[in-house]
Amino acid sequence: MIEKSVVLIKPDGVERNIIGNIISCYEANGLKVAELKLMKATREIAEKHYCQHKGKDFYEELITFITRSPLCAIILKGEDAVARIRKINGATSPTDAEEGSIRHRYARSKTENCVHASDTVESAKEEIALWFPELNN
Ligand code: 3AN
Repeated sequence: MIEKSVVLIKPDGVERNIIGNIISCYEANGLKVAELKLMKATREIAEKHYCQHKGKDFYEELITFITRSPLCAIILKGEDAVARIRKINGATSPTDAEEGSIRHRYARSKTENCVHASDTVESAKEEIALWFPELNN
């Protein structure tokens, strides 16, 4: 099924000038960029995005990191996009991420792991509404 998913190239990826390298990984796998923008996440949007992690020991570090400088918010579209993008990204921690995955190649830590992607079709819809309210979805 053709799906949409939200990918965030996190501040570490933008700061390190690897936006192009990261997007190339998706495009090389047949995924299409449907929307793309550079923006600095406010604390409010970051807290909504990471609400399921509130109270965890890494939560404050995560919010500080994701809001520290601009990120690149993208909607990618393609066949089985949600699951395929998560495979392309690799596991959360660079030490667990599969060889060839974006996080294996570029992530530096569990927090500074370059990319976020929606984990289900349902959360993709919520994240599109959160990160791209101008689309009126
Ligand atoms: P993923 O992005 O791989 O789906 P989630 O949704 O479990 O991972 O976690 C969201 C983000 O929270 C991760 N991308 C990572 O940046 C951060 N995170 C998750 N677990 C930890 C942890 N144990 N220590 C530090 N940061 C973490």
